[in-house]
Amino acid sequence: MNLTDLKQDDAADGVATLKRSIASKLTYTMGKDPAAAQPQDWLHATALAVHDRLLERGMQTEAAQARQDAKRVYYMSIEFLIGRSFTNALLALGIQGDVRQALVELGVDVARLPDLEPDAALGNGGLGRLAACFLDSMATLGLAGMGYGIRYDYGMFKQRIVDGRQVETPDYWLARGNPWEVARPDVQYRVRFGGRVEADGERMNWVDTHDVLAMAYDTIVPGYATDATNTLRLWSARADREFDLAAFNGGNYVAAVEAKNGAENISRVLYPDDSTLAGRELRVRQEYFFCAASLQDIVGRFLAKYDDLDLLPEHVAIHLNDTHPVLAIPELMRILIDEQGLPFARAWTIVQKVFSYTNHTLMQEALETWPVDMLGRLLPRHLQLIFDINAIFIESITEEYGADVDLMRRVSLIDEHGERRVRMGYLAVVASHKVNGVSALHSDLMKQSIFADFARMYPQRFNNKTNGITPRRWLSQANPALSALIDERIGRGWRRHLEQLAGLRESAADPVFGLRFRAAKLVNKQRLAQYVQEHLGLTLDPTSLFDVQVKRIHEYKRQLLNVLHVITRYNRIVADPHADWVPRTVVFAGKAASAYHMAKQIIKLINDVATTVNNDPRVGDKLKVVFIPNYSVSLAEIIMPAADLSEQISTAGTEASGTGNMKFALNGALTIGTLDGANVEMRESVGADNIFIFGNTTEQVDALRAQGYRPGAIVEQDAELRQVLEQLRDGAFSPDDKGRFQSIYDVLVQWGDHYLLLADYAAYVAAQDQVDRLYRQPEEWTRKAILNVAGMGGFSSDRTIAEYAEDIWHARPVDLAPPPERRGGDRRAPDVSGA
Ligand code: 26V
Repeated sequence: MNLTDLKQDDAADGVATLKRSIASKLTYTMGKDPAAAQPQDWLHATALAVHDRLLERGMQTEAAQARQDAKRVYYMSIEFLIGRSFTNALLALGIQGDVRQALVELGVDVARLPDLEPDAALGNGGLGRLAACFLDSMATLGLAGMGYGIRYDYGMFKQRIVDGRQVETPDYWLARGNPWEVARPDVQYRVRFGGRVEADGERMNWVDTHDVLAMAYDTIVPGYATDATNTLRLWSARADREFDLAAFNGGNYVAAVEAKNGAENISRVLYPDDSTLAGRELRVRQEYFFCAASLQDIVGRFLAKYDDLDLLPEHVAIHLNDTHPVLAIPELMRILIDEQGLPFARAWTIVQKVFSYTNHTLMQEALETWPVDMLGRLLPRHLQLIFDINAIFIESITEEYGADVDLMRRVSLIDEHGERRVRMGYLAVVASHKVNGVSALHSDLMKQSIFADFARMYPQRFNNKTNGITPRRWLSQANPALSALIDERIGRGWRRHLEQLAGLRESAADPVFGLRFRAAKLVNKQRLAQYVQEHLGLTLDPTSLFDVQVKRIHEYKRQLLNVLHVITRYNRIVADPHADWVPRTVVFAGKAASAYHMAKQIIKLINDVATTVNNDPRVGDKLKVVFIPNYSVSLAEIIMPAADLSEQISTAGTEASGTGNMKFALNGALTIGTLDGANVEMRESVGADNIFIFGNTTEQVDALRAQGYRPGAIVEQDAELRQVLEQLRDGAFSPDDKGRFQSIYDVLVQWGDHYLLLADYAAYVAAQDQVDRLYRQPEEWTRKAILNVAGMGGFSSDRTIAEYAEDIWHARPVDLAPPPERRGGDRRAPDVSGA
């Protein structure tokens, strides 16, 4: 029997079949009596039934990829911020209606079922969510892609707000099992640590190691409007059984269990700090763990089919999402030289053709360097190889540029200042054939700053790939109201061809369309208001202007600048309560790294300001401030569609791209922002008249700093700003502890205001005044909002991935003609492909 015989064909795959398979999963897989099943159980059973259909597609796709000899693209990332999968899977399969009907007929209350699914929060923020959007697009484009990462037992911590402060609790997202994954106990690899190296010619033996096993868990990523899928393969650490047994037999039972836990701790928890490189040994272990397992898997798959390793770059592309997977470089060298017997030079040629690398931040504190000592202890062979690579690299630049000792010191893979450290970013650049930034501005700055010497030496290597977002999750799924309206105007094809949104431009000035667009926005604002009411007991006015900043809390993102504006507005209202104010609701959400003191102070300040403002009778409904706890992908799906105004106000030159900026604009918010990251390109696309740009540019930031920036001088000349700062200093928002925000005052006024908040304050407040003026003209506001949606066609991750495939990976889509018996029987909504 083959797969085609096994699977239910589409004609029969209706409501009745779904009902049967859901009931069957509930009863025979989960062992639950339908009469006693809870909503959680129904969700799980339905997910399992839906998952069967994904598996069929997964197998078909695998077969087609193998048949067509497709080039494989491996996307290596230490984070994948997937969020929920249920609604996404239904959308991809086009069975939303059928599943709803099946559940209704089974007597299940479907309305809130999707909300019961826990998020797969295996990432911190932008970098991890980008990886998830990329998987969605790789599958949708039909590339033979595969994601590799870590199956953390604990994802991103949950944030509670207690007395205005962040409290972290663990995210054990697997508690009730994960219906979207398949464990593959047959796919396990040994990952070695420690030990020592014995020479054997050019080959080396790595011996006396402490080993851990990596076991694969696969999650199918469905493409949209195609039967194609991709696989996300996540590795979980298992103690090595033999090692285990030896310890047990040795009689020390407790020590053996401890050793087992120690090994399995490698995949226990996602590091929730994206603000500084902690330099922790467990983190390096995590990085090498998933590199080693993935490379064995990749090379094994290649060798099962081909026998000439020189052909590897023709059939395999490996992409490094930031430097976290950079140990894959020496690992592939090790496999090629020590295990496959290739000479160093040949291995190096192959490696340089296989790897490509994306940089995601220019912030010094975040650039990975690992102590030579630590790497030597943990990965002695890899350290050797890194030194070997450094030697041939330095030799090559000496040939080209002479004995420029200063240049050598600057570009060496080993930082020799103080404790010697390996510069992982430099290793990535030297070993990759392509290196890209994530927005036009960021890619330029990258060449001028952290990689300036390399950009001169290898100009061809550097390129830009402006980020994008998947329109399936971030418009179709998150915003049904607006999606339905857009469908009516331009059809459904935008889900796959987002550039079709340009077709909305001609409707921007249509008053009827404008009214309906506003109505859709209102529905989304009501949905958010209801969430806030239920979770925080705070009443929001959905007709007020929703001004939203949601993202990780970082000084460079300048939530504090937003707060300075909120306080300014508060002071103005209190000074003249009867003036005609535009009512505003200022929404914040975001997590702070647990050790990032200033970020946590900012959360406390937001909450203290909220308490003051929301309880001041003089303010009434003119201003409300709310901090929504536990920002997550699922919460973003509620918040983004509800925003009127999107805050993208980082210090110019600090935000590599931003992707939240894109999600807001796609959902019809206007942006207030600096010329930073992808804001620059968004201004081009939506039109400079339809976005509120303010503040110092990167050049002006540089100039300000060069001439000796003095925040004190700005405070002296701005009475309104002075009042705000004095309120912070004197405890106006912290009557219970008047000195609480002294340090925030100090950072801004006494300690140099590193992110130039005060330099941008006046321009920001002026831009906010403009926002008010525009909001008083609803037709005009709406026209601009529609032009924002219409202008966002270029920011689909499908476009981004098509560029990666063309310029970097040289990979082509697999042709996945539906098998004969499904042709014409496709029950998906019409014209989804837009093709
Ligand atoms: C680390 C650090 C450390 C020092 C303080 C500032 C800072 C900021 C960010 C990070 C995390 C680096 C990795 C990351 O998440 N980058 C984000 O990648 C997104 C996808 O490309 C991009 O849109 C964001 O702008 C970028 O911050």
